[in-house]
Amino acid sequence: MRQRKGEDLSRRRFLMGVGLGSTLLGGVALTHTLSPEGPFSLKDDRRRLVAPQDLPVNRTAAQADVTRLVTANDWMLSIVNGTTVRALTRQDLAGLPQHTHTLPIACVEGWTVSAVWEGVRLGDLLDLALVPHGTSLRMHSLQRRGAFAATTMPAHYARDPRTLIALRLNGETLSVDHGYPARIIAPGRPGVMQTKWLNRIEAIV
Ligand SMILES: Nc1nc2c(c(=O)[nH]1)N[C@H]1C(S)=C(S)[C@@H](COP(=O)(O)O)O[C@H]1N2
Ligand SMILES: [Mo]
Repeated sequence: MRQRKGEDLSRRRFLMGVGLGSTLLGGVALTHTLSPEGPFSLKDDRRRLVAPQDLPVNRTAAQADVTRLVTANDWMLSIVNGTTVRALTRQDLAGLPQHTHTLPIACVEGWTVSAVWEGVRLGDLLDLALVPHGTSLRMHSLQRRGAFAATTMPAHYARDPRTLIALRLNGETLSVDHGYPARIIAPGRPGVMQTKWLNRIEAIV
């Protein structure tokens, strides 16, 4: 307990130091305070100096080894409900009614940043594949490895009208590092559940 307190204190001092540095360095340092792994990695790599589309990147497409897959022009998003399957191209998705919501990404690594997301309401896609209300979902990413390659979404979130399959972020096409061609953005969920590079939504039946 005692030691914990000490650690907290020195961390706070360190953060204060970083804060002062930010003030001195201005804009460039400001992006550090938004950087994905906190202010402890100032000299890590250049990636942390930029926050594409004004949102930190937790893991880049290159790091997740999905760059080739996400830029392939045969990408489709499949909605799988038992034997009922609907597959939509990005163009198909863009042709459906679009909705815009301001929602945060809250990462356990210590940052929360709000952004304007635009895309298709998840509930609309579930209706297309005749997924009944009250069904939980498994969200699959193009990413093959790692704990976030697939996540489970309880039914309650799936049918929240603000839960989107986002195609756009802060007024631009989603960048590959933020999940292009499409990602999940749902209110009130931890960042780890906001699956990027989505390719399959499966009803858990
Ligand atoms: N496929 C996939 N989705 C993912 C991740 C990931 O590593 N792989 N990281 C998650 C985490 S921990 C966070 S905080 C958010 C960050 O989204 P951003 O990089 O667009 O800010 O994406 C989530 N979605
Ligand atoms: Mo995260």
